[in-house]
Amino acid sequence: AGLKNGRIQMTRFITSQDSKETIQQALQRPSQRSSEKIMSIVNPIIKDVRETGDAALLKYTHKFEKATSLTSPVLRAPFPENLMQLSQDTVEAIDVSYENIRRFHAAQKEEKPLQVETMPGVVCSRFSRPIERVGLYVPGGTAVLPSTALMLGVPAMVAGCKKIVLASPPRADGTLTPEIVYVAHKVGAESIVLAGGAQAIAALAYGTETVSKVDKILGPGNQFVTAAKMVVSNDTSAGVGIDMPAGPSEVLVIADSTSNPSFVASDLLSQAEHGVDSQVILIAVALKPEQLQAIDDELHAQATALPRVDIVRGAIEHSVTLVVNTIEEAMVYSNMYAPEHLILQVENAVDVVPLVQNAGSVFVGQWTPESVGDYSAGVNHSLPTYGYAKQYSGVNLGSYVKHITSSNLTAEGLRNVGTAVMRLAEVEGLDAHRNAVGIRLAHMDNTKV
Ligand code: HSO
Ligand code: ZN
Repeated sequence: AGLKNGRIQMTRFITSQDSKETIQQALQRPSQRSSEKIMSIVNPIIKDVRETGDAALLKYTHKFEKATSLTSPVLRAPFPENLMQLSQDTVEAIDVSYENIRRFHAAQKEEKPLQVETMPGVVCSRFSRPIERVGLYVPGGTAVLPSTALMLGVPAMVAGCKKIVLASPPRADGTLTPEIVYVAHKVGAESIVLAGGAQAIAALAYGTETVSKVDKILGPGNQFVTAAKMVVSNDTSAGVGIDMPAGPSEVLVIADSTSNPSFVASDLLSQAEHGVDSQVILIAVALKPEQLQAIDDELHAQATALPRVDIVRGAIEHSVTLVVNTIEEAMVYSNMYAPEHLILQVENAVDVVPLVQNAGSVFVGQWTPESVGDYSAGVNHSLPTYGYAKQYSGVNLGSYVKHITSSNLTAEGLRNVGTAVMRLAEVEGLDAHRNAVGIRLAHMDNTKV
């Protein structure tokens, strides 16, 4: 699949001809390396960082990042000006994106605490508080991702997290890209941990001599990062939460006969260039053979002109086109796949949005490429992958706050609800619970409250 006669082409399936099993198989995510294997690599690294702190952290950074000149794993704010030298147009691009992301996430703030009087004299409230210390992982790898620093850092700042710690693998010369340092500065980060992989996650989870321990770790990463996040979040002695499981990035584009083949191809490729393990799906709604051909031709032509053509080729190898008859049918498959990104390049795309049940983020209409959401529109690009859009939300303001509830009863309130409490305590055989109410009710009777 993927490379017919050297052409960069997605494998095509037709729902009216191929069996249900074949289609379901086609929509499987490419399988990940077995988790035991990953765990056997990740566990010793975590243990090492936990036990010997900075020394282990530096050792792994020297080994994996080849940054052998690095002598301290942490860069602390205020960050030196010379580490964030950027061209004016880069500064402007970051500033515009920052402001849009800030506005959209600020709008997610809850206006005031929720309060409900469930019975006369029984008042229940819910209010939120920012998570105090957050660790934001910005992956390295084949691309530098200052946009991920924005997507994780801006909502943390908006939420009012007291301590924001970024972590990102340094380049071989021991430095970070100036864009990431500039974003860290803009969001008010306390420090940047110059490390990647499981070792960075362990440092954030347990803290080291120089790395600040955090309460929650957010951000995407490779399989080692994801496995490490799972491990530390399961360790009660670490006392750390995580955002969500992460897999390779993916997009599902739905196109109909009104869509522009070159737009469609460009959207598929913008996701395919992320990594060889990325997956892109095209669902073509009642397209004529020549329209399908036009998309294939565009895909090949645009792909071969990309500097990252080799990565694209790898991704397209496990990517598919699904030919369906109606938009409703397209949405059934899309919801089944639960894509991280869903692009609707169809007539009256707005009317299709109500049919979306599972997706991380939706891009509506032909003028909304995924790229705008990846960088600058204001929506977050840290999204559930690998089908987790069925039960997880993408990163949002809520990812940085927790809710606290409170109840406040008057004497009348306790009289009103007390009978139910005492009966249920009896059912559970928990007499102390019943007494906590009974003693008060008796007291009221004695003192005529
Ligand atoms: N599409 C990626 C995010 C990203 N794109 C970063 C460009 N830079 C995963 O949602
Ligand atoms: Zn992207």
